[in-house]
Amino acid sequence: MKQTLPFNFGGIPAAFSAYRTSRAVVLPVPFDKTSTYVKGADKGPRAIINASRNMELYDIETGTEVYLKGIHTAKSVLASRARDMVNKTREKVSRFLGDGKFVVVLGGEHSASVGSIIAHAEHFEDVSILHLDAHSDRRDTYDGERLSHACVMARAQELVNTIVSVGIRSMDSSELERLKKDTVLYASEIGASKDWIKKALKALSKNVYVTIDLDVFDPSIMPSTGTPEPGGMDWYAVVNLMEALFRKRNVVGFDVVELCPSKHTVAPDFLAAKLVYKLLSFKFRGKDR
Ligand SMILES: [Mn+2]
Repeated sequence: MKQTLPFNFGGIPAAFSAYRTSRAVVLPVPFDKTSTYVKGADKGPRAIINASRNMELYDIETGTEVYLKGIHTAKSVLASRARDMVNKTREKVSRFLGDGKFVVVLGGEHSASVGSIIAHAEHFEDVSILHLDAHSDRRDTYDGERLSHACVMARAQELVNTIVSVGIRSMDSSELERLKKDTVLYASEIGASKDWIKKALKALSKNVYVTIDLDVFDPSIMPSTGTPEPGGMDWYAVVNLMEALFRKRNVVGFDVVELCPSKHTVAPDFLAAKLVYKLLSFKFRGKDR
């Protein structure tokens, strides 16, 4: 029966996935050219979409079925060079924002976020960024490449005033300088009491763009990333942070990147799909069409 579901995010019938009537647009950016350890992030968007077709569309925490607001899956951004990929992503996202859509980008490696961040920073006033990642990603260049996955947040720093990074547990000493300008919550500071959530949200402006590198999760539940790091966040830590964020700020868009699917387990693909759907459920809870 599942085979008959359309190949879009959520496996949603045409009535709730047509572009014109959809509130949200999911844009796959299957790009993996600069990653340095395990390759395969270009297979991420397809694995997320495939997993999402096997997902329940009722969300227990919000008591909603967000697909009824319409979720359109756009054609993938295809490019063989990082600069082209960033430009094409920026163009598409700008067009969707101009049409009043809420945009979700699926990576691909983390550089897939750059075009989306540029488009959102152009469209909305005073956007700040909440960045979930094991890595600070603030090298100015890496392997001579300014658009490397390792430099994404250094590029983002050139576009917005504030970035809050959460879950960081791996970095180079050269990145310390750039981190100091912003706010950082290291993985070791995330505890059982929810004070860390307040701390994480404090510096964010009203309009927030969220970028989630899936390696922010612990490799025990998210082994399918190019650069896994021990000591990561668990599902509920991320969900609780997001729940608070969507309540207290205007989230203008988000991306979920760096899924590097494994043939041995589909659980991480499903985690990524459910995370995307959960965030959309938070975004549209209590909102009429
Ligand atoms: Mn990372």
